[in-house]
Amino acid sequence: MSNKVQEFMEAVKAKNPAQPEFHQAVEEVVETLMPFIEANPKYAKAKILERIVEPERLIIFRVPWLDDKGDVQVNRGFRIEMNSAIGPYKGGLRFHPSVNLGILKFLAFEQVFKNSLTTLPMGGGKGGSDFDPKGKSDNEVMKFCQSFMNELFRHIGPNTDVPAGDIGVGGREIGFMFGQYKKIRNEFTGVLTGKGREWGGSLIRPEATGYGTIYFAENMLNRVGDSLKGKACVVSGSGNVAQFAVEKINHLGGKAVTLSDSGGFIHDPNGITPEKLAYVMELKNVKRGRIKEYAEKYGVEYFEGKKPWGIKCDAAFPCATQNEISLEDATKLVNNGCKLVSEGANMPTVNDGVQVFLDKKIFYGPGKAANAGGVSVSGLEMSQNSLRFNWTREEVDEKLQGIMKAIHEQCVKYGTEGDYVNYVKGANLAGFVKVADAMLAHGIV
Ligand code: NDP
Ligand code: 2IT
Repeated sequence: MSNKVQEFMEAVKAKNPAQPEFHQAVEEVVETLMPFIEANPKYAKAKILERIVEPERLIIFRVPWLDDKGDVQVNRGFRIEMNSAIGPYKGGLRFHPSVNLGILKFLAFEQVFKNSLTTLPMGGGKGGSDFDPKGKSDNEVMKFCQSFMNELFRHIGPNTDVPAGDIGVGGREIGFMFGQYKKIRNEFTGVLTGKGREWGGSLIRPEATGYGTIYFAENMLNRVGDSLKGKACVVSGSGNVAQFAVEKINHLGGKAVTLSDSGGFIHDPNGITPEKLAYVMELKNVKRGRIKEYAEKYGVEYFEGKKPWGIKCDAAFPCATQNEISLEDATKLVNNGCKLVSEGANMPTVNDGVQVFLDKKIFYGPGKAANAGGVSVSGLEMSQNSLRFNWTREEVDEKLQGIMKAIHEQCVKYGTEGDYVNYVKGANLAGFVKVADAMLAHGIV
């Protein structure tokens, strides 16, 4: 780490104590940006880096609700409005017991660069709550979502801040929050994305993150005349992103052999076929069960409390959560012959693990580029809401593919180092330049 980066990081850590995930995300970006900033003094003079790590606004609020027993529950709600230089704040809401300020700030920070890469006019934000939807009834989830929106509504709007889903927030939760916003404001607007088809949602939004991650991988491989066809793929998670990553791996002729949840992972060497995937979707989205049940149903192995990175594969798709690939896991993957990692999750690999991928020169698509398909189709949902019009499935999918290709091209443009494409550097630089130039144009605000 250069002295400049070290100095910068010390200041960030002193000002934002006890936020390790935020420090990690900032450090990864600043390390790749510093040489560029030094070569372009206009950014240093305007203190763009110092400004870009400081959220424009933090909103923290109490979320009280009544559970089914009639007891009062209290959660904490957050919205991080990180950067609006190139468009309204945009980013998901995460409901998970681990949620805290540092985690949401890392997510909001990454979102700024990701949204810039999408080519669409969206700033960066993130929010959520330490509420745990697991084991809660639909009624309890509704009560929580309504109380959450009773405060959030005054901070968001279709031209101000447009939240969406993330871990623990899917179609059900977006529906409850949209219903409450509509009731309070007496307005039917595109204030949230990930809405249902019948009430303003976009086709392909549920599929978009998983599909996009696989499209990004295919772009990396196509550049050197290869493809996913016939490749063994290890996937983690079994939620929204993982499910549609597996669906697209199947479409492209690859073979997905694992899925996981916080309990452990299943290994199905014969592949998670479309029929088996339909079972997983029913299990996870309707019955809200555990992935272990897959192993019982199909007679495959279940590894309790383990992650799938020790399974031999050609390509890996982490689609669960941050820091799920440790340094040891990254080393194991490359030693077992894994040639490609495309991140459906946000920051799933620790920084030392990322360095292993770069040192070994494998194809490595960092989350802010590889999982940008979700927010891209959110952007397309906003466009359709403004137009009061819906595009067809084919139209949205074609636009998504075009956007993932454009993101890949920006990474190649900014990240090529001799015969290797450093997609980390490419994504960080390309994402930064657009936002930084907008900030320069807007003056000191
Ligand atoms: P879901 O809630 O649908 O699924 C999350 C999956 O990850 C579940 O299988 C869950 O298991 C597992 N998981 C979550 N937290 C942990 C943990 N701490 N340890 C182990 N497993 C865990 O979320 P999504 O699929 O939407 O999100 C997955 C990842 O993708 C996240 O990193 C998210 O930020 C990122 N992402 C999501 C986008 C979207 O559009 N939804 C867009 C871009 C990125 P369990 O049920 O046991 O908790
Ligand atoms: O991390 C992400 O990009 C998301 N959770 C999706 C954000 C969005 O606004 O669709």
